[in-house]
Amino acid sequence: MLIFDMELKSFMEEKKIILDDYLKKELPTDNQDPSIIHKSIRYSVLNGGKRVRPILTMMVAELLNGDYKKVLPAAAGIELIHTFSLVHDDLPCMDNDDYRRGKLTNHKVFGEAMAVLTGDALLVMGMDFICRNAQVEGIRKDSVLKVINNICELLGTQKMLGGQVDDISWANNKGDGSFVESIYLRKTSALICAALKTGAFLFEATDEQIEALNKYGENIGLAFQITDDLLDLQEDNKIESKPTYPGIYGVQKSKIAAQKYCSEAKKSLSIFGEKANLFYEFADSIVYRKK
Ligand code: GRG
Repeated sequence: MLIFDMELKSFMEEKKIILDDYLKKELPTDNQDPSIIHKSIRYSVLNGGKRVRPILTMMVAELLNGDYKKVLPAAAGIELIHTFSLVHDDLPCMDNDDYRRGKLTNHKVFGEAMAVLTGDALLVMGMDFICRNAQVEGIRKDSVLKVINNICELLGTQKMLGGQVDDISWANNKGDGSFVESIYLRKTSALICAALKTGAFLFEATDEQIEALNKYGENIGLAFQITDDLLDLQEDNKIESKPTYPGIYGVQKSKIAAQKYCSEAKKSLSIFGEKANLFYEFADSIVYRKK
């Protein structure tokens, strides 16, 4: 099994470069006052993330015969919101991590207060970037409103934020499999679904297509998070104190579960047939990824 199909690999590399260039150009420069916050924002955004979520938004645009360039502002906004969640997740009061993407975490370089403010700024800026998509020719303003509405819902206390609440308040407790799955659906799948549905709303997908993409997002989110846990375990060689899939089910069963969610994800896009080939390859690449 190939880790990455060549078509997917070149698609992802090309779109990552385009997105990175857009972010470099559109983010406030380092020397703009107050310069410390802009340095901090650029440090955390422009540091080699895989750009999975915005690339998915662009993939949906193409799936619906749209021009991916027309979703760039919203796709970039979603990456900023993702980065906000990582900066806050790394804080000492949350996961207390020293490294992110192979570099020192934001609070290790800029201090805790600045890291909190950087996260706040990224969330606000992310929403602003999404609003900017209303200026793009051919994109309906009410579609952008649907995107904003959906993002607010998927970030809220019933979804991503709520998932993080249960994730941190269950530290040192056992928890069972279905509870862990519900945390993963909220803290990881929700933003992936938001990225997919952003492309779908902007290119006026049907309800059936939106539902199919949402199912795909839920399943790849589960496969993604379980694989993340397995990679963490490989690196640290210790089971985390909080409930995780490998902690509850062991490595072998977790690998099987990640593969099951990956094939569920692929099945959910059957209405698109071969047009969704990149999405099928993307699902496989999640389970076989090495970082
Ligand atoms: C949503 C309002 C609101 C608050 C956020 C801090 C927080 C609450 C949530 C954190 C959730 C979190 C960190 C989930 C983990 C998601 C995940 C698998 C991250 C890793 O994603 P990758 O591998 O990372 O795409 P890169 O570095 O490539 O971007």
